[in-house]
Formats: sequence, structure tokens, C-alpha cells
Amino acid sequence: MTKDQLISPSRDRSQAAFARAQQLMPGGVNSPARAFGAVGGTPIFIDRAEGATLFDIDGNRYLDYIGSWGPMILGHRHPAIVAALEKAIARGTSFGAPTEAESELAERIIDAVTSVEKVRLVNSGTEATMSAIRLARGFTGRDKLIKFAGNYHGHVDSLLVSAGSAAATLGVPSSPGVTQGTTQDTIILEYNDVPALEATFASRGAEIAGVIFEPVVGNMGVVRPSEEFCDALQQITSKHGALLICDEVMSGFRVAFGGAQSLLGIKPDLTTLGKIVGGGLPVGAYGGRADVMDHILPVGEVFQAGTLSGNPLATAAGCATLKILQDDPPYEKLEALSSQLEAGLQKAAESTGLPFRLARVGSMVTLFFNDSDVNDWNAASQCNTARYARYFWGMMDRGIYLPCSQYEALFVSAAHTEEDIERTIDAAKETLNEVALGSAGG
Ligand code: KE4
Repeated sequence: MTKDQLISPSRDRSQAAFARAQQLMPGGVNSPARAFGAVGGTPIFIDRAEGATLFDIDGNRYLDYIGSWGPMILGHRHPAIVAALEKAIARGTSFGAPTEAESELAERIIDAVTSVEKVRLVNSGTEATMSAIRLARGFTGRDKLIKFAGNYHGHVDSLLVSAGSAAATLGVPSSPGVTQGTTQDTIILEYNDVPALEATFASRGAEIAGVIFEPVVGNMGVVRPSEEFCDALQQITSKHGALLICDEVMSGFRVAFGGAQSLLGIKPDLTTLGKIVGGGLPVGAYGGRADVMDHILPVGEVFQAGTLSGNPLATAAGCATLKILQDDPPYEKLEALSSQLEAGLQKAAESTGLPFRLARVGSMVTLFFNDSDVNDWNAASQCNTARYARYFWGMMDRGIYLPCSQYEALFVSAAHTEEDIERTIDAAKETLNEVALGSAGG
């Protein structure tokens, strides 16, 4: 289908809705990733979703590869999750008191993620990472924390840092409102840079409370850790008494039922989770060694609390989701569909002559417009993001809804079909050829 045969979708209602929203909320959105800032144009407003399909308020339909940025691994409105929510809502929406559903979700997480002996439920991935960092500092009595460029862990003040002067590697605030005092204890290194990790611990090991990292990065596009990097993280933190924090908010239950750590053979001290564990409702979680977790109030003295933590609706959706992932694991199907997509994108991109790299772990995929391998932020930051934007819109006009940024992973869901993947590949062939032609001028 060539572009001029496309029924160029009307998006008038989304345009009007966006204009109204911008008067009411900063940028018209409740999370900046949705504002299409990285690709330009107007975000589409969603009316409803079913399976792998989104319907916008102009009546256009799209194959959804964002899946709410990860949670919708089973697709939208999975009948068992809808039923669980209907059952829960008939009993009330929030009590601010313990429920057995919280214990069920906690038990499902503990049973699935072997390094997790105890867990605390919160309301978002940000809350999970913020709490895990506080716990690492409280448990070790140390201040410094290591994170990696290109890894995103939510809008935690102490993690909103950019690399400072190379020598210091001490973080400097990457957002107004974050104080120097907050970021001075954050050390930022390059992902997969073992020598830098070793050198930092050699000089400051006694000050370091923990290291937080994405075991499979999704937030600079998909980037895998090297084996050496995984080994170094495990051994160096253990040697220096620092805690290893695996941020599996995105990769948890996504790349494997036991998380990326189960694929990589890593045993972190703490793990953070989100997205899929809530089945599309707001749930975050942090957990790990019981001797560490028991430092959290009310057993220990590290403070953390939340009005809606363990909310009955959210835990119902989370339990229903993890039950399906355990009883009827979709991972073989996701692997087949995702490798079909990867092969098709590889072929389509190769035929254009455009420089690109393709990365995939399980059902997380990124097509980088980059002429070098992408193993860290240094390389990722060289991507041709203008080219990605043209690719994004060409796919949108063909009814394929990709992540609205080069620095995100696309997600295949268990609701996608082989035909959906073939349609996506056909759309990519046409779009990438258009991008190549359009790039002929540079
Ligand atoms: P939330 O606070 O957005 O639930 O989770 C923060 C977070 C923590 N850790 C990792 C590895 C994450 O990927 C995230 C959130 N991911 C982004 C997408 N890359 C959420 C999208 C958004 O911010 O709207």
C-alpha cells in the first residue's frame, strides 16, 4: 500500500482534544513520553483498546506496540483480567487496610523472582526505585549510589542526573528543581563499562550504598548487558558490601517469568518491579533479601508508606496477570512473533541501505537509526532521531503505533498475531523506503 493510497487518517478530534488538554495540563499530558515531543506532531487520543488494537477518538485503528509502555503483555482487556476487576470492584475500591489479595500478589512475585524473599507493594516504578535506593542507603549506612547513563528509573530526584565532569563522574542535576545536594551522592557511569565500574569501587567502594541498573535496558532503546558487565556488577558489589539493585520495572515478567535476572544468572540484593505486575493498573514493587527488606518500617527504621499501596483493584489485575503468565506462559509465542518481526525489520532495513542496528531481547525490540553498535548511551545518543521521527509517522499513517521516541523499546504482546506481524513488516518496508528516499538529501 503506497502512502497516496493510504486513507490519510483524519485526526481532527485528537487535534481538538490536544488543544483543550494543553490548556488544562502541562503539555496536555500526564507523562511527557506521551506528548510526541521526540517525533513531533499531535498525539492521538485513545478512545478504547481491544487485544493488540488501539482505537483513537477519530475512529482510526492502530496495531499497538507501546502496550502502555510495557504493562499490556497479554493485550488490552484480557477477559480474565476484566473479570478479576469486575469481581474486585463489587467488593470496594480501597480500604487502607490489609487484604489477602496483597499477600497473593506478594507471594506470586516471590515465587516467580528467586532473589526476592520479601516484597513491598507501592504505586509506581518510581516509588519502587526511590524506596529501594533509600533502603540501600539505610541498610548500608552509606550515601553514594551508582547509576548508568541511558538507564531510566523513574523521576527520582537523586536519579535525575547527567554526567558531571568526566573526572568526577558525580551527577549534576538534569532537571530544574533537583538540587546539587541531591545529586552529589549519585555517581553516573557508562553502561557496560567494566573498567570504570572497577575504578570507581577501587577509589570509593567504602562510600557506595548500591548500584542500580536496568538488566535489559529499554530506556535508551534495547541494550543488552555484556556477560563481563553482569559478572562485574555481581562480584564487585558483593566484595565491597554495596547492594545490587536490578531495576526490572520494564523487564520483569516481560523477557521471562523470572525477569531478566533469570536469563542473565544475576542474583541482585534488591529488585524493583512495575508495569506488568499491575496488569495495567498502578502497581510498583520492590523486594529482595529478607534481611535487607526487614529494615523497612514498621519492622525496621527506613521509612516508606503509601495510601493506595496494594490497592484492591490493582492487586486484582496484577494477580490475574501473573496467574495467566504462570499457568499459560506466553513466552514461546512472544519469542516466535518477536523474532518474526526482527527478521522482517532486518530485511526491510537492509534493503534500503540506511545505516541501522536492530536490538531485541524477548518481546522488546528497537530499530536504531545508527551506524554503530549501540551498547551504551555514548553510542545511543548518536542516533538519527529525525529519521526515526519520519519512520514513526510513516508507520502511524499505515496504522502501526510504535513508541514515540527512538529511545524506547517496542513491545510485542500475546494478543498480536502472525498476520499482525506480517502487516507490520509490510508497512515497515514501505516506510523505510520512503525514509531512505527522503534521506537521499541527507
Ligand atoms: P513509572 O514511575 O513510570 O511507573 O516507572 C518508572 C520506571 C522505572 N524503571 C524503568 C526501567 C522504567 O522503564 C520506568 C518507566 N518507563 C517509562 C517508559 N520508558 C514509562 C513511560 C512514561 O514515563 O510515561
